[in-house]
Amino acid sequence: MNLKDRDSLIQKWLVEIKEYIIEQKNTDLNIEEKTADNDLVTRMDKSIEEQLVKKIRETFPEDKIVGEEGYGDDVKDLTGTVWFIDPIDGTLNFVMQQENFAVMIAVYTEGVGQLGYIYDITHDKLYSSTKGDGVRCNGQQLEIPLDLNLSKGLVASSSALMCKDQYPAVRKIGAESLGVRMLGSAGLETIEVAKGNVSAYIASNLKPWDIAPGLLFMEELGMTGTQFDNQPIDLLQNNNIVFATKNAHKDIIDMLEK
Ligand code: 2AM
Ligand code: CA
Ligand code: CA
Ligand code: CA
Repeated sequence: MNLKDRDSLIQKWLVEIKEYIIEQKNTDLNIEEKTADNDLVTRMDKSIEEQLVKKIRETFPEDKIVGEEGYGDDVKDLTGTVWFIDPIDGTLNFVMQQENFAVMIAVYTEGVGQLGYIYDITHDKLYSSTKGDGVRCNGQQLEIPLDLNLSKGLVASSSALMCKDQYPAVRKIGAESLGVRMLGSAGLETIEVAKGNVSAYIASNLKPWDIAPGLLFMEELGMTGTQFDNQPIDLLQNNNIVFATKNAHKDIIDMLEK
């Protein structure tokens, strides 16, 4: 199946998932703690991943799947076609706010991003990218953001980085910017970078499914995504990441290296 047909099919699946989430809105979420009281999983995280994995296996039996909730495969390399699924990015927001979460999918072939999706469900905004075609919101092309320096823009980060002492340079970077913004969803924070609302997103310990669609978005918009040490992002492990305009990225890497 060519990329355009895959894109149409995935968009159709995502609309079905959105309708499922809306239909299930007032039902019991079966909230469980994973590793801590702010690391949750609900019946919906599991069910959405299970549904997507089933559709992918039926349609693309050769492909490999990396998913957060364990319905995918134990993927050891990025050869062939690999799907990344985060069924609900921002589960804590989903539970506490009933908004500000996203369903995320990415498709990579031989380690190269082909398709990426970040679906802000409650605001019905589907951000998508097909390699070479930029980034779209509900089909409408996003403009390439201005290439701002760190000091001329806002920065998004996570409460883990801003409230703990592990990377004190990140707080200095925040202080150097015009201001820090936090949403609690790696996907929606990446969208803020893609729209030019913030000029960087800095986060620690992100998993491949948190990063995969956004990394393609950065490439498509002429922006940069790397690890804190400026090494390429590794989609087989956890990464500390900087997604940013080219200029802000340079400023941030300099400060992280100090
Ligand atoms: P999740 O909701 O899919 O688990 C919250 O700041 C963001 O970080 C969300 O995108 C969340 O994804 C992700 N996240 C959850 N647990 C994390 C952890 N231990 N380290 C880093 N990011 C995490
Ligand atoms: Ca989670
Ligand atoms: Ca996530
Ligand atoms: Ca998740």
